[in-house]
Amino acid sequence: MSVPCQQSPAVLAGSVTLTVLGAWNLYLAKPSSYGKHLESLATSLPARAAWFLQELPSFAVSAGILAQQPLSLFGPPSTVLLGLFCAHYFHRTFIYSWFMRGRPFPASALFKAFVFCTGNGLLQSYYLVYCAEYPDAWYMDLRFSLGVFLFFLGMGINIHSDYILRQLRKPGELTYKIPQGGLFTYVSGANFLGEIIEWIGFALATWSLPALAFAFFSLCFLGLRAFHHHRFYLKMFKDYPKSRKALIPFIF
Ligand code: NDX
Repeated sequence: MSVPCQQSPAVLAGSVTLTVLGAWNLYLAKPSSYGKHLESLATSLPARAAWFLQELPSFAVSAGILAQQPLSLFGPPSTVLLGLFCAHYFHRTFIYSWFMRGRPFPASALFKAFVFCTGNGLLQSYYLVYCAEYPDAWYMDLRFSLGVFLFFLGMGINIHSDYILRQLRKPGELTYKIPQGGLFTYVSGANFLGEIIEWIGFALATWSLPALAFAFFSLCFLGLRAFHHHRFYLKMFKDYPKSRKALIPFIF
């Protein structure tokens, strides 16, 4: 008897791995060592090159699988959903990386991030194209519409917030300043909040275990990072806005 693709060992193993990595990250309770929380500069690469290299596999894998699908603007839902994933990583790989003004990125974190992005890109793309089955009416389903809405809302918040961060520095500058405007008025991790909303939307629109696992990982990884960024700002800036929270406006 053949195992349905949705429950294939590879899909389950990938989803469980993402969930365990997210939980492990929370258990360690330490921010990953890059950017504000860099511990050592042993071997590092310029930030632009590092972000380009680490995010590229997620784009390359999803774009490669997408290119093998029949070409049509409104094809099956799985192709359209994979197109959203691919669009996110197109931006992160080619636009975000090109314009960013970050500190050098440690080679060891780059290697792990490269492996992570390859695995996650493969898992999401393989599942959507070879396993997911959507009814013809999926485009009319509330999960699809709400999920796609959240995906674009989150993406907008994420891109706008990363833009605000970038504008805090002149080219070549590496100092930290207090971000102002947009959702930074309410939270220290506005870019992370946007990204988390984006992947929750993606999980809803795809209604899939791998996307849910990635949303969970993003919530753990970026939520913890937002918490540590917030602590960093409170320590560094005596005039840091008192009403600003770490990740969720007015709450946390
Ligand atoms: N990349 C996701 N863990 C990560 C790379 C590192 O896309 O083994 C997760 C991703 C990976 C991580 C990835 C997965 C877990 C890894 C980790 C390395 C080790 C770790 C593999 C793949 C690991 C265990 C043990 C659990 C297995 O100088 P600078 O760099 O700080 O400058 C910053 C600047 N900036 C400011 N400038 C002036 N003044 C200020 N006050 C500033 N504050 C910040 O802005 C940067 O140039 C820029 C953004 O900085 P920051 O810190 O706000 O965001 P950052 O964390 O760099 O993320 C950048 C974007 C952001 O939009 C975020 O939402 C998205 O990428 N992202 C990031 C991480 C993961 C992820 C999305 C996701 O899970 N969806």
